[in-house]
Amino acid sequence: MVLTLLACGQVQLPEPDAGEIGRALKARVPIAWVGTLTQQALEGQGGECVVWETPCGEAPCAGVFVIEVGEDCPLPMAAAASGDVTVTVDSTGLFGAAFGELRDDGRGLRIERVDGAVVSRGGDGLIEIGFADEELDMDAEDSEVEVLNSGYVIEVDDAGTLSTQDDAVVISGARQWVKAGDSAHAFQTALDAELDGRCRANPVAGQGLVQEAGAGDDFDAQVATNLVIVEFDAECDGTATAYGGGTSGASLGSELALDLL
Ligand SMILES: [Ca+2]
Repeated sequence: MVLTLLACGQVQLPEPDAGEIGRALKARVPIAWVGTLTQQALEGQGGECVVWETPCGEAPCAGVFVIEVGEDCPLPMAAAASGDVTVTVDSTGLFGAAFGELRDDGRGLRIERVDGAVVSRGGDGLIEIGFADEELDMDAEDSEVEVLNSGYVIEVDDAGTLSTQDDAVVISGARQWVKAGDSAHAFQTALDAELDGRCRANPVAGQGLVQEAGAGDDFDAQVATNLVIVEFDAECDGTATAYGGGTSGASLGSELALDLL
C-alpha cells in the first residue's frame, strides 16, 4: 500500500488493492486449521497430526504439541507447505502457535505466530476461534504513529471427522492500518467469507470491504478516499466481483483476480 504525497500537500491514492483482502483471508487459514486441531486435541481425539511434547493425560488435554506439516498433514489451501507448527494450549482453550519456518513452494507464509487466541466448540457443533493482534510503531521525535491491528472470529464445521479436507471455514473480521504522520488509513473487513478445502482459488461465499483514505497536511482541504466491496461466489475460478467508488472513479461490478494459489 503506497500513498503518494504531492508537493502541494494533496494526496493521490492509487487504485485500492482489493486483492489484498483475499490474501489476508488466506493468511488466516493456518490459524483456522491449527485452532481446529487444537480443539480436537483438547477433546482428547487429536489425530495423527497432533504429537504431544508434554504428556496429555486425561481430556481436556493441555500442554505443548507439534504438527509436522507435509503430505500426511497438509495445510489447507497450501498443499505444498512444509515445516512445523508448535502449539501451546491450556485446558480453557487459550492457545498460541509458532509457525516457525513454514514454507509454501519456497515462499514463506504470511503468518509467523499467533498469541492469545481462544478456541471452543459451540452447542451447534461448530468450532469457534477468536483472536486479535496489534502492532504499534511510535517515533516520538517525528510525531509518527503507525498501527496495524486486527480481530477475527473463525467458525469451522469439521464435519465430525479428524480430516481437515472436508472442513468448511467461515471467517469474519477486520484489519486496519493507521499512519498518523501522513494521516493515512486503510481498513479491510470480511463478513462470512467461506473457504472450502475443495477450492483453493477463492473464497466460495461471503463479502469483503476495503477502504483507504489519506489526507495532506491541510486535513480539511485535501482528503482522498477509495472504497471497494468484494463479493465472493461459488465458482472456483480464482476471481471475485468488485464494486467500488472513490477518488479514482467508480466500478459497478468488475472481475477481481484474487491470486490465492
Ligand atoms: Ca473434518
